[in-house]
Amino acid sequence: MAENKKALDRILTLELARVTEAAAVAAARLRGQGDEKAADQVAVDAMRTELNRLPIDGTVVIGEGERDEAPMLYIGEEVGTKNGPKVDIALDPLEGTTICAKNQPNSLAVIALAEGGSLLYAPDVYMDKIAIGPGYEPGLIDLDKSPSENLAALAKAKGCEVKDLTACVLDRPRHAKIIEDIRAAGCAIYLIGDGDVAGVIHTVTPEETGVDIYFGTGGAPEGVLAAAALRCIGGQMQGRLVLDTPEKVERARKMGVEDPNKKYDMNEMAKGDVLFAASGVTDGNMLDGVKFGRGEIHTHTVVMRSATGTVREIKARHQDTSKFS
Ligand code: VTB
Repeated sequence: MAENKKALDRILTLELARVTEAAAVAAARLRGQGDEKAADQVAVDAMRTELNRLPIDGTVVIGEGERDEAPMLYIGEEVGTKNGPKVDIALDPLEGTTICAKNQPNSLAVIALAEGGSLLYAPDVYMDKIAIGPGYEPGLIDLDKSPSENLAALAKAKGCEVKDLTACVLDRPRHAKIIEDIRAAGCAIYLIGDGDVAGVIHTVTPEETGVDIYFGTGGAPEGVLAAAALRCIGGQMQGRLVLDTPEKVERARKMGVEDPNKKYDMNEMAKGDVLFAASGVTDGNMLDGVKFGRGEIHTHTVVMRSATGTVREIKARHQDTSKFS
């Protein structure tokens, strides 16, 4: 175990940048092409190739889908050289496929890595989510409180009024009520088309992103990835799987979820030492997108580790462009 920890900390944190860089570059070549599937596929291929070069004995626990529906990076796929620590991997080679297909802001290549057994094995269902950035007393926000109660608590703690806050919400018909409540409370809203991993992470640096709080229902896999990121950079997040049919309850149960109504804290969704990396595919509030220069490619990546809270931004200039497919 001690060896595991040691290995997780240093080498892998930086190594992860190569994995997300490769996926981001591959997807970036298809920006704006209107083909979500193709962009996703090239990102998956590139990420898988790089992952298999890492000195880890890895298992994909949040991936592209169940084995029968996803030929690559499916849940349960073993990746890495096997010559290293046993780790769980959550990944999304292209988070925000539609954003990439339209070349709009904030699509990312994302990965999180943790010691085996540390990530929530979430089925591909929805998850109700709420998140804020760091520096607030634990328990300030709560999924079971109304948007106006959460906004009032956050405004008080921030020393401002609700009208000075901005909430990020996925632009979906299912959010009509939440959006109405947030607006009624006088809070500004940043509606996003996709990409709620980025949406949650935006709450960490409100002075840069303009986002103070994230509300709403998005993908559960994206919820675990966002929780992994917040574990590293700080903040608070809660999530609850939306298991609204017996079939979904059963799927979740098979993955180890005993209580279908459980409210997860981010520390339960991503436990122990967690590493997280994301590279920008399209330009975003947090990361620049890939830029293709003359004989070189520029990437922008953030890598983080929960044990130390170190956050590194890596702006890379790749002159050997042949290494990217
Ligand atoms: C969100 C968003 C993702 O899925 O999690 C969303 O962050 C939820 O699903 O980028 P719906 O699109 O059904 O609302 C994505 O859009 C990825 O599919």
